[in-house]
Amino acid sequence: RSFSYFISQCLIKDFEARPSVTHLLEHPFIKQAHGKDVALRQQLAALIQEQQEIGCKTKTNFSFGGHFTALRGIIMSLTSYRHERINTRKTLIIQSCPDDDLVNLEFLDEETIICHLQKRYDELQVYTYVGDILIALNPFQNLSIYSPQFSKLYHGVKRADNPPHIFATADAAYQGMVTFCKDQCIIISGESGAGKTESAHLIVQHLTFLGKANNRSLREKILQVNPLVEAFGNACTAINDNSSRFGKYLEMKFTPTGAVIGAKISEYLLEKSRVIKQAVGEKNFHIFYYIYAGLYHQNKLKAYRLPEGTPPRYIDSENCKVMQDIVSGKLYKEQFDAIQECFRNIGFTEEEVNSVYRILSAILNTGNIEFAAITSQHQTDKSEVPNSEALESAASLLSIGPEELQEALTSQCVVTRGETIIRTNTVDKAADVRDAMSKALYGRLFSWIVNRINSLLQPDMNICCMNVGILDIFGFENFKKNSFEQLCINIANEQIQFYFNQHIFALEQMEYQSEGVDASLVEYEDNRPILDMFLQKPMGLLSLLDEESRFPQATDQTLVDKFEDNLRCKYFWIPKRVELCFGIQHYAGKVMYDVNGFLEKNRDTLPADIVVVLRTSENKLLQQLFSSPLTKTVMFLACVWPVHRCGVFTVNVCVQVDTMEMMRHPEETTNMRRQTVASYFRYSLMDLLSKMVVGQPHFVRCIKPNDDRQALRFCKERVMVQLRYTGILETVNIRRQGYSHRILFEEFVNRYYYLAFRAHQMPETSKENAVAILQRAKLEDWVLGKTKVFLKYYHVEQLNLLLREVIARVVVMQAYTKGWLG
Ligand code: AD9
Ligand code: MG
Repeated sequence: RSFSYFISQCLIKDFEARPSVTHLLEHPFIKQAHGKDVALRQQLAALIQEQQEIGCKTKTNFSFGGHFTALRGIIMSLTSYRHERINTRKTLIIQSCPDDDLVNLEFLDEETIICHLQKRYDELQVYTYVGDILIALNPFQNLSIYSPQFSKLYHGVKRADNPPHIFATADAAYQGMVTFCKDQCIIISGESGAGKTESAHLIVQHLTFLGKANNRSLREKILQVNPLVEAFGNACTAINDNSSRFGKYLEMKFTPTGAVIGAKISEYLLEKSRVIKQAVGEKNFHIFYYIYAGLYHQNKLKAYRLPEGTPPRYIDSENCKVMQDIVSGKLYKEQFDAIQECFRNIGFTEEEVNSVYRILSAILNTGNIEFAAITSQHQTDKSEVPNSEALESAASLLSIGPEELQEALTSQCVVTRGETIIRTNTVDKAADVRDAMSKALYGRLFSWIVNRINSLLQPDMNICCMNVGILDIFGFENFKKNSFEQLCINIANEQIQFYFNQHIFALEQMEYQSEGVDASLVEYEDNRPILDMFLQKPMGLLSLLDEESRFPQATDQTLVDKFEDNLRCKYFWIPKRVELCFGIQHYAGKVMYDVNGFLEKNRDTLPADIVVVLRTSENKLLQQLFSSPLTKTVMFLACVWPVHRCGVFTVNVCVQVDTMEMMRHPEETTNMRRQTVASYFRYSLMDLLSKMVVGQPHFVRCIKPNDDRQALRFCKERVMVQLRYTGILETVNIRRQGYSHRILFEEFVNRYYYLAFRAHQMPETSKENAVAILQRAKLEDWVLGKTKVFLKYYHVEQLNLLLREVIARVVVMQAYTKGWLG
């Protein structure tokens, strides 16, 4: 970008910050206008006045070339921008009002809040603020508030200028990053189906708009990351047709000046068990249907050795009329085409995409392998594959020998006292090995796709970059039958709730006390005891589960007994008259867990024989998946847990661990102290937290207004429950009474000294100078602690806006004095 472009931007910013600014008109160059340019000058003056009247913000790109033609350009831009803005406001009835923020309500009780939200929802105002936190009610219908016009409205403006919007949260994070060169993190929470994933998409959409990269293809690539990853990681559940079955932390990378330059995804705990079995009425991961339908319509099922008459068993669950949908519906086919487009645009090679399809088809064929018992004189527990078609198809797609595959499925090598013995598998055991192989193939393929996307979207290593991270995990779940997967999902949600509580309540209140600030304390529901019960070592639920998983003789019943003997707290109970079951009082409600299969799911074993066979593959991708342990380079908090327990949530001990061992996929190791899903899960949570705590958090609380996914249906009771367990009432209280930003005097003066001192003055970073800045900025209601300034949530926005204005003015003045604009 040219320097003149930069200056013109500054001029406009200055212009915007002080609508009454006349220095542009006073500029000798414009003053000396003659001929028809006089009319232009008058037009400019009129515009300035109008701007003042409508409080219009100007954000236009143009080139200031130092001629009247350029000025004409400015005027045209201003005029069209003004029209656009007025029209947008008129047509969309965009008006911000005090009602936008629950903190402004006169009466603060549940009933008032709920009525207020209902009134807004009825008027299709789905977003509401609680101070700096955004509440997002799921509209369950497409709204016209995400168009480019809206993107322009939510660009570097004050929160109060526009009604609450998810774009405003993205904008706040973006502005925070650019202004203070600090990483940001947007944490989206809510129960399953509340709208987290949709919100995450909208945030990415707006951040790509804000971080205007010159490179258009990069923007498109970034926008296609979510659809691609979600095709592999999302599925239809009883609650949500597009339910996330993995946790996702997407980091968007920007240059210090705010241009988007790349992205990185971290995935957490994919629900692999869905590949082999789905609950009644639920489906497998979307990609299986897309690929089967896509290949069906392209007449390529044969090429991928997929059965043509009935769909493969893994996607033919009883309640889904899969074949009918595939043959008659266009949807799956269109989605398959869209996914192919995503692969291509992001930069996967044809060969890679073909390998992905081959592995997916191999998994579908693997699911069709059946076993029958062979009873001979010596052996009664041997199995074989009576119909080898599926086996041969799977082996061929995986480029391995069918005999070797059969051998690995139906027997296993065991080394005892230095001797290798071959043990045969029963039919059930062989089926378990088959399913374990399918899960391992899918899990590793998913991780590979994520890693590949990361390498394709990695910014240039030499560019220093900053991040805005967006967290979208699987929401809290409570089905009729809840298993190990729901337990992990719900623990992750407990952790996110804990993080929210720490940020909003605990840290703030601790600081009042230590800094001697007199502010009333707000009572809130602390979920730490529940998390303690899950994560404590050695007597927490996950540790007990791990311990039991190490005993070969253990059963699900012995596991329940162990829980009953050791977990003594009010959040856990074993119901009478129901076998193999336990209940947990989560922050978001009671959940009954069915323990059947817990141990096996936690062990998640993949026999070494299968790994050995898969490593012989001639398929390059498969070799890559199994040749070395799949590792993630992670930094993790060595003592997140003890740190939590002290009540201080900071990254103070960050250790590079032996990632090969710690983050190895559970199925990888073979010894008795092998990694279990529970311990892998624990490390994943730590990894996630370590990423979150380094950024400045922004919270989005998604709320589901009804369970029937109906538009315009506001079920008071359901909303009330969610408001209660997310602590919204308490949040309103603390945002109203409290001081959400606490900044050390030194940091405060360094950040804002431009507001009260001259650029070259370098004032002392003292309490007195902090006060001078606050007074100069004309802020009210702040207080001083022993070492920090305590600010209300809206102060920071006011200060930042003032700072941007002042900096813009300084740049313009410098430009004048240096004669760049003369
Ligand atoms: V889960 O925990 O992954 O099971 P989410 O992610 O919270 O869940 P999701 O974003 O998938 O829920 O939203 C569920 C459905 O609500 C979507 O498929 C949309 O049909 C609907 N939805 C959510 N947000 C919006 C929105 N802003 N506009 C329109 C929406 N529809
Ligand atoms: Mg989701």
